[in-house]
Amino acid sequence: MTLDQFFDNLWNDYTAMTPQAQRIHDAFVDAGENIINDHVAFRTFDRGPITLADLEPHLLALGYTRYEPYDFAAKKLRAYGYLPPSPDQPRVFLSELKCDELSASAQRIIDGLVGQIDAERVQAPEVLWAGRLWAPPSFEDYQALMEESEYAAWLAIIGLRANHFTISVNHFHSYDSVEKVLDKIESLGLGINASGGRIKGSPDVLLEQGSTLADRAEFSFAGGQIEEIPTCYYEFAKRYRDVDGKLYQGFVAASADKIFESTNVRGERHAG
Ligand code: OOG
Ligand code: NI
Repeated sequence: MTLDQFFDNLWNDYTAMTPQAQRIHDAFVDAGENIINDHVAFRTFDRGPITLADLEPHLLALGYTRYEPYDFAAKKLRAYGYLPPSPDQPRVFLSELKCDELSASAQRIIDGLVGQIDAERVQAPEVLWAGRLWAPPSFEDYQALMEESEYAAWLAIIGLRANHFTISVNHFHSYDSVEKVLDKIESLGLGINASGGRIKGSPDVLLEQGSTLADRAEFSFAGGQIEEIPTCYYEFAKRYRDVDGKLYQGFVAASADKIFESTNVRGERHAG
């Protein structure tokens, strides 16, 4: 599979689940901008056949290289950033939930999900947009996971796919700041993730980021209960050059910590 095919597949899956993404994309194209992706991100459990170490070989086979590790102690997550084979291609952010740090009952729920995965499917790169690889959980199990981890609850429903694409603001001409981009997003009637402030990071840390609040969709839980849940979101990033003139390639843990909350059901995503 070529990198272009990989991203076409990811994009098609992502926009099917995230109507706001196509709208935002088209709005900037209509405004004369050229859309280049800064990065995409995936989430997984560090359990069963889909741990970060199980999924990483697909990225390496596409020519990606490991860059930097990140740790999110409070959210019980660890992650890696990956660099693309050539500079104008998207970076990748891959995180996993440290399941050992959840309660025994939450771990049992997660083991019940990942225990259903056909390990064969994880061998193909298509697993990265396969979505949920297990039967829908009950709403009670979803809520029990939610008590301990928004990420766990989201992943139990949405599964493996790009949870966001990120537009490179560096490649924009008129909308050349994250603030201008976010104003445009609001003019489309879409919400911004304000956790930690509308703009995360600064030129000092060589990366500024902002994101939408995830779209919402109805989902059928086990037993037929239908509830609205957050799906996926869109991000906007502007990178700066360091003192040696080299464009920053990493992520910023303090900012990423807040970007994760773009898919939150609860409170903090509305806080300032
Ligand atoms: C990833 C959040 C972190 C970034 O650019 O810092 C991130 C996620 O929501 O899974 O994408
Ligand atoms: Ni991101």
